[in-house]
Amino acid sequence: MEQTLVILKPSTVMRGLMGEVISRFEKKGLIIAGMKMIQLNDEILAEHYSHLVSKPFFPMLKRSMMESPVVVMCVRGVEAVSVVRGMTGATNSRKAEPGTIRGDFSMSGQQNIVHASDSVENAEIELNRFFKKEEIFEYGADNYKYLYAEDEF
Ligand code: IDP
Ligand code: MG
Repeated sequence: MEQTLVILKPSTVMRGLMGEVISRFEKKGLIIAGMKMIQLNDEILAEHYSHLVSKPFFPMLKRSMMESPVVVMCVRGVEAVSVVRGMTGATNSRKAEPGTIRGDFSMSGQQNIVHASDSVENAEIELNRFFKKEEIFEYGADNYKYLYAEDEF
């Protein structure tokens, strides 16, 4: 089973969309294995968005990510990394397909509702960045037989 990091950005928290977005992951059959509200700061954002620090929009992105607390989630499932990326949609919400989270809930390229890890390798790094080991829970395995075929998990 894979695990991936999802962040409900300030655009979700401030617009009262947390429940809607969390509900999508639950309805899909993904397990919310960890979840907490935190306040991001300069240091952790420079690390988390290290691939973007040289971009002209980086200061604006950082400010937007600190406007309110965010919710960080560990989401678990078979191929969870690519499944959650697919549910998230394109970075620019105006180009994201209807039916995706960004496509349905946002008009912005920056204020785009969620972060989702983009590879299995990055998911592990990002989960370690935001969660202690004891904040990620093993539960729900009894349900797997209703979520997957016997040979899928
Ligand atoms: P992703 O979130 O779809 O993985 P990344 O390229 O990793 O996209 O960018 C991280 C975040 O930085 C985006 O979700 C978005 O909030 C912001 N971002 C990316 N490109 C732009 C841009 O051109 N202008 C403003 N913000 C951007
Ligand atoms: Mg990214």
